[in-house]
Amino acid sequence: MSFPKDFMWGAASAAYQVEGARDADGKGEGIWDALSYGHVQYNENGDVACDHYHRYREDVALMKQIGLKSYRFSVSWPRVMPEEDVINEKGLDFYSDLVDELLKAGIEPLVTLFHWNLPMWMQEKGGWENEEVAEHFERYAAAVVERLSDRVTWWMTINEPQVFATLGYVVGAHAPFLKKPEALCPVTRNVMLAHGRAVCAIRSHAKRPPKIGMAPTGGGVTPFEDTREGIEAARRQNYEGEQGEPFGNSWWMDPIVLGIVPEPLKGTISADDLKTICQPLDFFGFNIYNSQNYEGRVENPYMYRGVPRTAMGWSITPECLYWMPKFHYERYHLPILITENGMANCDFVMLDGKVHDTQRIDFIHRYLLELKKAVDEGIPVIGYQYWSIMDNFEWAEGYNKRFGLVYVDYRTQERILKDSALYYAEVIRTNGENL
Ligand code: GBH
Repeated sequence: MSFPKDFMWGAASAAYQVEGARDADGKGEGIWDALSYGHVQYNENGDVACDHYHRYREDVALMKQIGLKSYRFSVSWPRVMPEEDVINEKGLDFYSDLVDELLKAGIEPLVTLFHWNLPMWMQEKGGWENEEVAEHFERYAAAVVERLSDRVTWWMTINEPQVFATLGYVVGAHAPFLKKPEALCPVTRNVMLAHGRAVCAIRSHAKRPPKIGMAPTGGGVTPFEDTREGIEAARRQNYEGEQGEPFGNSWWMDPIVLGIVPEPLKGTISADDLKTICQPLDFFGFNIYNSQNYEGRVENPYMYRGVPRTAMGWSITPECLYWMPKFHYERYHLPILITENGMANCDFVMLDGKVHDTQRIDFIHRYLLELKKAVDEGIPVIGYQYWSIMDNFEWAEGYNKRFGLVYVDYRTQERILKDSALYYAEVIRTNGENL
């Protein structure tokens, strides 16, 4: 076997990280616009970012040059709903034009409805702590779907609840920058209700049969040894051990996909809530960067002394792209979509004017070989989205961390295809046969 003929090779981005255009055309403020000052490296922010809002045509042309079959982007909620119950048609125009441009280039749009920049008007009402958020999210989802679903098939409701719930409400490192552990359970419940209601809104407003999923993360635990015992121990650890907690997999995805409430959430999520939360999904999307080994306990993320690491300090563990699609498929029984995978690297423009990012080429190569193993074993993997199409605003890390296939010079907004973009183009052209 090999990658399916219609495999969705792609790359991803998120609105706040690339768009800029903070106040353009009636956009409202989001929590990252309004609250991030003082929380980001060098006090940077997404006011301008890659100015993708004004340069999307050029950016889609680069995607076409790479040969992307799909592009995952997010819609900015505050751009579309600048105030409570107010729809900003001009905000929707931008996404509609982007979708047209992608389709003209033969690129399938994959749309995420929420990638972390909650509207400030919602934050003022308590943000994700207020259960009203679910009905607002539903209305927003309906407006986006009304406008785009004549051309868009693929939808993801929410990106990485693990990260914005824990970093946003417990650790205080992401917006809204709170250290309020008691908020975690209500936030969890409201995020799940919002997801469920959005799924229903997508289904009822879609003008063509939609494919609906989500983009959680949750890391992963891989077997310390490839024996039955090692595999089952890792599986247990992924869903019942530490990984069953708020940063892990099953905390979110067991209620959402299986309708099962993990022990620590009993008392938070009622049987009635589950009727809203647990909606049929068409695929299991997830963002994955690395994993840990299981050896009777969870190893620390350092894995072993001298483990290769990215510029984020994250260990490089390609085997996560074999084991996690397999484990998730065996638990959730849905086709697998890798909604993000990639690395930050110390990229700069070299004397010859090019960006030679050999490490990233090797990273993509190794990770995709593992994904191919899963495909070869018959795990239904329908696509892979490299994070990110271009360098962008890396949240609390600002612009210092570069994940892109395309290099961005933020002084001039010049774009340069990195060597890895050319390599990935070859992977796509050969449908993975060159790996
Ligand atoms: C994603 O989050 C986001 O969706 C995206 O917006 C962001 O730009 C991108 O990734 C890059 O950061 O245990 O120290 O090895 C990433 C979520 C969670 C991935 C923690 C890496 C393990 C770090 N991350 N995880 S470590």
